[in-house]
Amino acid sequence: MTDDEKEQRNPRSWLRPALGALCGAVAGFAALAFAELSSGWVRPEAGPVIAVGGAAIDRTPAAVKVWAIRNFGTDDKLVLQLGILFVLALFALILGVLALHCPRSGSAGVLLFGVVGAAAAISRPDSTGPTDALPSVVGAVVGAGLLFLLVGRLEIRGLGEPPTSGRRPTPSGRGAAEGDTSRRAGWDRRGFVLAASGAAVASAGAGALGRVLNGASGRGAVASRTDLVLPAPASPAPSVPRGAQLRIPGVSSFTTPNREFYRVDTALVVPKVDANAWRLRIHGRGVARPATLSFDDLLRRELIERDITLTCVSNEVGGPYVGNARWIGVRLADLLAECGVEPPSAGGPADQLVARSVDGMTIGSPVEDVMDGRDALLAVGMNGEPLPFAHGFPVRMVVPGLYGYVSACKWIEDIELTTFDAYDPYWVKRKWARGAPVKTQSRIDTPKPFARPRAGAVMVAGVAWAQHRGIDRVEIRVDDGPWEQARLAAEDSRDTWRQWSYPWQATKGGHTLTVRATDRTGTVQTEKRARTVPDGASGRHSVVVTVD
Ligand SMILES: Nc1nc2c(c(=O)[nH]1)N[C@H]1C(S)=C(S)[C@@H](COP(=O)(O)O)O[C@H]1N2
Ligand SMILES: [Mo]
Repeated sequence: MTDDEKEQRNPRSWLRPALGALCGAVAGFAALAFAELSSGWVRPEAGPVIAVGGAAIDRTPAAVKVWAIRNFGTDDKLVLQLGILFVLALFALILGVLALHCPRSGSAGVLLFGVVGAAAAISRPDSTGPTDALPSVVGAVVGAGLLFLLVGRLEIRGLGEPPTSGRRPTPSGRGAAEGDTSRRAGWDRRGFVLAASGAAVASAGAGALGRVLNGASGRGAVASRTDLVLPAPASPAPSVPRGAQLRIPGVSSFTTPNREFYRVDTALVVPKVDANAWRLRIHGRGVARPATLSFDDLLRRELIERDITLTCVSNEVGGPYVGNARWIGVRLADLLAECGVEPPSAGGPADQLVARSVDGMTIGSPVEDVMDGRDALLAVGMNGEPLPFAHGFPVRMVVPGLYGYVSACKWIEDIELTTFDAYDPYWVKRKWARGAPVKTQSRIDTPKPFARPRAGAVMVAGVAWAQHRGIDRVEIRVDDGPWEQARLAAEDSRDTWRQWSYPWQATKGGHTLTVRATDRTGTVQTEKRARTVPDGASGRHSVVVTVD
């Protein structure tokens, strides 16, 4: 039989699978929409895409995380969610086609996805219990039922078989749904179109309502932030020295505005915590007087304001995950001392402070560092406003000199004193180091890689950081030439980054500019390259330019 003959016998061989796939797509859309609706009643984080995404993040090997952060940056979460939706869409289409042959298996397949979503939701560290399974279960049941119903509409008469008499069904013609002959000839097209479009419209409505409900669930939190007026700090930060900010185009601003501040966390949905309901518990080993504090309790304490540069351990040499902000908060060491905590050097039994967030993140810091006199903060304010939700509202930790993953717990709600031997927090379970002081680093902000400056005076400038040690010197090397002193901008504090500049007499041709910093302990930024895992990247930043 030739293809032509086949085509004649089976004039619409593609239509049936296409309609099956359409059933799958509608059922999949309905499943997600009704899951969204029910997550509006439970909590946004319990929705299947968020739950599976979160569970995937928890289980992603460190190397893949680093890769994702490097390639997608702060969009990594968006990419992950789009990836999940893509996979779901693909399976919806496949299950739709499968359902043509066996409607029960198609529906069972949809239910299986529901089980995966439910399991992911319950397994998340921030799960509030079995109700978190509800969105996935509701979505799957709606999707499975709908798929069964829709493919049923296609089964009146095998489509694709030649009509026994009368007109053939056509996908666009009117004949098919009319009268006996067309019914025998094909399928209940009118019924199918009505059911499919009705389901799609109802799902869109359910999804939209779910969105609204999910938005409303954060309303109390939003109001608590909007209404918040931070008290003036008892110990304000000294004003930034005039010379700390160079007037050189292209150099990072000394204070990073909140909306430009890098964001690194595992939260697919930014937790919205109502400050009025927020509590912080301090307990554990050697805590003679455990305490539970409200947000007001914190605000009634003496607030201090400090400029502190925060760095992520995932920052590559020359990378963007470093920012400097003016934080307001309470001194964590004082609070701990009031609870009876003593650092190991004074005989305290706990050497690790584990901070736990509302989304189940755990971050472990050395008690010794937190209590050694540095400005370790429970921060409530960032650059003159309450913490943005994405940066930890209402309260987060900030400890100068330590990478964020071992110090900067956002949305904090619990502090437990323990030991490094007894407990590994989230990132340590995933191959990152237990202790991670920030490595001395420097970055060339201008010229940009592959820039084409004109020969003559070219200003090279950037930032260097060695939090809590301070930057003592920055040097620049052109190609394989000698190290030349860069000019340092005024220092704000040893907990902040420091700008530098180097007036370069650029000659024509290709050149490599390399920077290195020396901190106040005399340590020169190593040229030894290290990956970000396990305790931060090392090596020197270079930029290649072509001088015209
Ligand atoms: N709850 C929570 N806190 C967290 C994280 C997180 O994933 N969850 N990530 C940490 C990491 S790795 C860093 S570098 C800093 C980043 O803080 P930022 O997003 O405000 O810049 O937050 C830290 N605090
Ligand atoms: Mo980080």
